[in-house]
Amino acid sequence: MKTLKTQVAIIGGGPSGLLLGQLLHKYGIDNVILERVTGDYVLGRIRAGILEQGFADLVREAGVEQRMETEGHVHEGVLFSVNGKETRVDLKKLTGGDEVVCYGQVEITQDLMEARQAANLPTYYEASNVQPHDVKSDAPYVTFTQGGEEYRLECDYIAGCDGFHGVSRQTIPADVRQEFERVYPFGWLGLLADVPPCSEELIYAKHERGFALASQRSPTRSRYYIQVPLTDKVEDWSDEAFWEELKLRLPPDVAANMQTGPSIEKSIAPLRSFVCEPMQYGNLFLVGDAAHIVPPTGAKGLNLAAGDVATLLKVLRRVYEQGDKECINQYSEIALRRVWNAERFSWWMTSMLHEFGDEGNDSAMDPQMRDRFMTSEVNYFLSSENGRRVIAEQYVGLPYEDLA
Ligand code: FAS
Ligand code: PHB
Repeated sequence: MKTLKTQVAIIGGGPSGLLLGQLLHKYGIDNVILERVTGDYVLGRIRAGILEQGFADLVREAGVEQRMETEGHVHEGVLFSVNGKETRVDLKKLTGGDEVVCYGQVEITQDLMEARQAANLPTYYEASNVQPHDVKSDAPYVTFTQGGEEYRLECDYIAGCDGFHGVSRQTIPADVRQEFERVYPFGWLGLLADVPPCSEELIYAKHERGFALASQRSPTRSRYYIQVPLTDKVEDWSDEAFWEELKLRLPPDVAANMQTGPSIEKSIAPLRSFVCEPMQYGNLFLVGDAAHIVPPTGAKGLNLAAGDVATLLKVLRRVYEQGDKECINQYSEIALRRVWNAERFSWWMTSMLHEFGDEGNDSAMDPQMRDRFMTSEVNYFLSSENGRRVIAEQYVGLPYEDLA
């Protein structure tokens, strides 16, 4: 077995692991990333598209902002359509200047990968049998196999950035972990196509036929979603059927001018709310999807991962720059405050904008009565400036919290 040493072992080379690795490197904290698959496989996952103000600032702090600044699109507002009636939420005006950046997760992951490679930082792709050990001791380590070689990576801390199906969360004993989960009775069928977006800004559409979202990746590439039953399979949906259904759910004037074309990616994602408490166990920290999952209705998944990275970076900088090891015990409490706020916002947006049919959120309530409550709720929040401010503040992302 080959022994390696570092200060922070990062399990997972997705956006969480890469962003954390780049920021730690900037502040002189050594780190190694262990990633189960190849870099190309990581880049093949089509996921998020909206970066909160805080995430964009972290990317700038990491010194990886060049392409985001030139190819990303700042959005000052977001549109909501309720059965075809549009309302604009002016993010910039209602938050005193905050905006969001429309820039795909694939792009930001690629930028971080290239920066890591350029800095020649150690990254082990196709690492298998990755296993944290002695995380409660002062000498934790991670074992793994790569290229037929067995490794022992000795470190001070382990960042579990290995997503929902990773090994890190399972390292916290079941009698210590408390998991909360809500699985929604529908999924999102997403389609990526090289056609110009149908709208300058994103459109979240509530419609009696089901939810739809018009998003984008660039002036020539669009990303669309429609709510589908969990029983649907992607092969049930031809491109033509997708476009036809999408048009029925978006505002008529938007649908009438929409450009359609062949899909370059089409997939169905299930929706769930999930949180693991605590997000830390000894010298192991859970980051991003390893600790929490949100329904993408609030554009929070990737952004929550960035929030965790921001907090863990503060903790590790204080440990190494000031020798304050006690501060690691602040991580979980601070991270979870932001997580639960984003979980609630994402659940609220999902509950307001989707059709639940007989699977209403609250089984004690007649589903039609529930639907009338939710339609009234979304119309109220959109009809008042205070209500739109409540949406805007959370959509752009609340400020990151400092350590005590
Ligand atoms: P990731 O899952 O991205 O990365 C974890 C990495 O760890 C992976 O590369 C994996 O290969 C690796 N790994 C796993 N187990 C390992 C092990 N044992 N050893 C080593 N490596 C291991 N968020 C939004 O904001 N908006 C969206 O529209 C949106 N859409 C989504 C659609 C889908 C289908 C999914 C699954 C998620 C979506 N998300 C969305 C959320 C998504 O963007 C995540 O929040 C984001 O990828 C989180 O990044 P990570 O925490 O790095 O986790
Ligand atoms: C996307 O562009 O993929 C996207 C944007 C906003 C969301 C969800 C997904 O809320």
